[in-house]
Amino acid sequence: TTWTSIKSYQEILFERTGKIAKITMNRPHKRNAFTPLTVAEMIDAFTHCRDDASIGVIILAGAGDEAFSSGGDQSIRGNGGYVGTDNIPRLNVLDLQHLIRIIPKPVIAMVAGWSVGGGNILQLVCDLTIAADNARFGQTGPKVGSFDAGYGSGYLARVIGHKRAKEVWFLGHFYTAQEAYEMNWINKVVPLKQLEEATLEWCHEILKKSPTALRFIKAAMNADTDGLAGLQQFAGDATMLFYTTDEGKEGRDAFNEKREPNFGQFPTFP
Ligand code: 2NE
Repeated sequence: TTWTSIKSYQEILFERTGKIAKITMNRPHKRNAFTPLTVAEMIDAFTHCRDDASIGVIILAGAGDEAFSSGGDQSIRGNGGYVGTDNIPRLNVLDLQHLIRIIPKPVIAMVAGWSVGGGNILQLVCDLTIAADNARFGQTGPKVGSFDAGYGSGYLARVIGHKRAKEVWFLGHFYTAQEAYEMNWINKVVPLKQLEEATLEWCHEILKKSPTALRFIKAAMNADTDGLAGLQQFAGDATMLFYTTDEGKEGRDAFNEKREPNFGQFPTFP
């Protein structure tokens, strides 16, 4: 597969092949631990993917075979967050989690090696996860004085069940790819050598499907788990579709033409 760079960054790679984009956390010397810059760059790349109609599916990965990500870079954890060159303590990975949830295109985590801490929450919030057989999953927060009480807890409990989610957080064990698969934490386990090939295969299958249907399925599941914020996302998609109808356009046109709208001309389906 030939990957073409979309944009150059300092701490991530952003590439594409056809309609598939790949965002790769690129700090392998630290097991792809993220800094505020890594996260800001990922937010920028995901925003590009959201706006670019020629991208249909996004892969999130870690550079090398050793790790997907080991979470927040503890060496720059300051007082109240992770501190970058602007000296502001941030937890901007939470904004990234939200963006991955609301982006109206499938996001697939491609996991080789360690998927730990805040890095593991990133794979959790992706729509699908394909892991290599060398992948290991776990939450270390309580060991290093941290926790994710948002998607990392409530959504994890939805995905693997409350008992298992508490076990993951209370004990801090690492789970093999096969164990994670059996817990419904991830979708598929493949030999490391076949990881990208298997992920691309799923991407190509997804790209044959109706993007609007996929968008609504994703938004519907968000609506179920994210409360009013999820419903807002779903509702926004409904508004988008309504804007494409003659009935929606009649309201706009009538206002602009300073006349009464004629909505009676449109059928009401049962
Ligand atoms: C990931 C793990 C299990 C890998 O172990 P191993 O033995 O394969 O590698 P090693 O030697 O531990 O790591 C290689 C180098 O990467 C650095 C290490 O310090 C080491 O550096 P050198 O000794 O070569 O200089 N490294 C690895 N992870 C790092 C990290 N997260 N921050 C900074 N440097 C890191 C093992 O490395 C491990 O357990 N890592 C720590 C996992 C962790 O606790 N992550 C933070 C959880 S909290 C979080 O992510 C978070 C949150 O809870 C809420 C909001 C936002 C973030």
